[in-house]
Amino acid sequence: MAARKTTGKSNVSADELLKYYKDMLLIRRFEEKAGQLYGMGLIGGFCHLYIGQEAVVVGLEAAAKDGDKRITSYRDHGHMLACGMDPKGVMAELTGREGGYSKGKGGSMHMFSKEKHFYGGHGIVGAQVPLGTGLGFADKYKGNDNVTFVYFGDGAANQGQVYESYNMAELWNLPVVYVIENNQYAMGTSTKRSTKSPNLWERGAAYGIKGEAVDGMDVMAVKAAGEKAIAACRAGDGPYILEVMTYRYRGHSMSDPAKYRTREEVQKMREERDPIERVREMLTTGGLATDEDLKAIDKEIKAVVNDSAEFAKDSPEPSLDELWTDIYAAPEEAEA
Ligand SMILES: Cc1ncc(C[n+]2csc(CCOP(=O)(O)OP(=O)(O)O)c2C)c(N)n1
Ligand SMILES: [Mg+2]
Repeated sequence: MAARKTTGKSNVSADELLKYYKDMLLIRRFEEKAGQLYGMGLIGGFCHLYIGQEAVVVGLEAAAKDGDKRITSYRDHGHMLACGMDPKGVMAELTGREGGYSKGKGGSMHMFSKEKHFYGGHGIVGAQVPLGTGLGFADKYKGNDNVTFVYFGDGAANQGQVYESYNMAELWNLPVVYVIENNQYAMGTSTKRSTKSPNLWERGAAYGIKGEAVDGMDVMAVKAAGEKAIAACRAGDGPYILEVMTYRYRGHSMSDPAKYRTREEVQKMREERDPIERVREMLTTGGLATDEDLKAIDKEIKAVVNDSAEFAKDSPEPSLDELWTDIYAAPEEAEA
């Protein structure tokens, strides 16, 4: 592979672009596999796939450093994989197995990783926004330079708690990047039907918070916007709002008849805006990777995803004793 070539974009090298391609493809293939396992009855309860939105988390993680935190909603598998959580542990959790991140007791919406600073996984729309604001407060209080990414959807952006959080975050200049993943729909309600103000990021102006909209189907644009937002936060000039314009290809969850949009609309997005195809094209037309290279990457990723599914299937269900564990944190753990 042509490692030393550049992409023509100042903030991304050829190696980096290849990495983003792999990271996005891992999320896509993982989610496709999760959809299959759901269909086979191996995943119960809710399952919200991230297919179409991959460039958002991959672009922002590319701008982050070790120690930065992230918290999000129930549409969370992509965030976990992008921050380096193990696909095996994520898939085992989806299938309710002992080898999962929450020992099979949390499922799709309730997984955490202290090691990767991933704070969930939240099923209540918007609940993660004040919690994430608190994570930012903790870092400010401790005097370190960590930044917290607080992800939420266009639907969640209509929640009152978001604006209470904005007010406190700006008052205390908290190092928080609020990431509105505007995928145009909240379950079956389009943003056009639910709000008259087209720019959700502009609502921060009422609290004095800076922000901008960014093309969420372009991983490099997301990375560049993330770098700017993070720099402001690390310089003590946070918070910052990024409204990332994206699209989900699948239904809201696995049980969505999708009557609120046309097949043509989805097809058009897939054909014209797909974030992975966009990078694939840059790699091949720019001579940064050959079709053979990309085939090898595809194979490698499929193997990782298949291994995660095998690991999940082989992992036992949690034992009954686990019913009574992990309910309250031990006081010493809570203080740590
Ligand atoms: C407080 C609350 N109200 C309603 C729901 C039901 N609900 C689950 S997801 C959702 C839509 C949220 O859409 P959005 O914030 O755009 O996120 P997306 O699903 O598009 O990622 C709703 C209304 C909920 N889980 N919590
Ligand atoms: Mg939405």
